[in-house]
Amino acid sequence: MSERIISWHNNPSKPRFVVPAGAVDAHCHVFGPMTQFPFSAKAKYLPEDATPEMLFALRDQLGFSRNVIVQASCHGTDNSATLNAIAGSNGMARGIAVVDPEIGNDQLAVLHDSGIRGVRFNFLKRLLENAPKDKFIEIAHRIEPLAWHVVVYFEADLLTELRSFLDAIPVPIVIDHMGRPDVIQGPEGPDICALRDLLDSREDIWFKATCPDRLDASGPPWDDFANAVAPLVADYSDRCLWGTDWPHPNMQTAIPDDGNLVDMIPRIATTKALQQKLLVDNPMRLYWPEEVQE
Ligand code: 0GY
Repeated sequence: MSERIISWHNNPSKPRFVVPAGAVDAHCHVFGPMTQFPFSAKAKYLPEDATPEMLFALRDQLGFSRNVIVQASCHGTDNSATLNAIAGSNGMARGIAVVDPEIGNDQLAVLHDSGIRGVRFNFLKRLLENAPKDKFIEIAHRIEPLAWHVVVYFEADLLTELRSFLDAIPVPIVIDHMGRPDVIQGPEGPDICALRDLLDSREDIWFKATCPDRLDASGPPWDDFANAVAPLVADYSDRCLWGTDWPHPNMQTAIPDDGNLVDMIPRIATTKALQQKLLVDNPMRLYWPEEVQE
């Protein structure tokens, strides 16, 4: 692994779709800067620096107000780069950490004070060799007093095997990229049906209606993605989140124009009311609950 990857569009367009005031990009990452925050020795890809300044400039260009920064696998369990970005956001970013199972409760409390609101469990073998379910369940119990949630990243063919693990998680669960369903199967295909079955099993399971670029090989305007995902957003409108996924880790071909990703939003959240929930009300409830008036 020698080449550092640039996985993002170098000149994203200004979207035509105007997001509601206070919109949250609830899935994005930062990389490095490497000289300050070196990548993990176990990283499966080596990206160029994608700095907080770049992320916040994109946020402004796309018309968003806040970010939820998810610790990327290339930084392992050292959350310093994510925390550095949150610290530089003037309170407009919060984060999801990846933690070593041996982390102390005092360190979890420090992460909370630094803006972390959950931990991510990643089951993608191409990103991480080890996903110890028993340790993850222990962590899930230990974050309960902090009112955190877990973010789980898996591919659709793993869902059946993961069901008992997910059932045992005592805190809310957020599913990255809807568990990567095959969107070509359509809104009633087996992958979306299995996801609906999971969502129906508990009211505290959320999903990110994200990554047409990863899930729909037909490319923009990502019709199969829109077709499969719009009914989910309508039916589970209080539990969906949206994010750019910038800087699109690992994408080396079909790198999306972030402006096009934003222009996709009205095709999956087809009314102003749904857009308000997807982009503002839902992420605020999950990440900035103290600012939400019930
Ligand atoms: C994503 C997706 C990917 C990568 C990571 O942490 C990561 O490295 O999440 C991927 O390669 O599918 O959500 O960023």
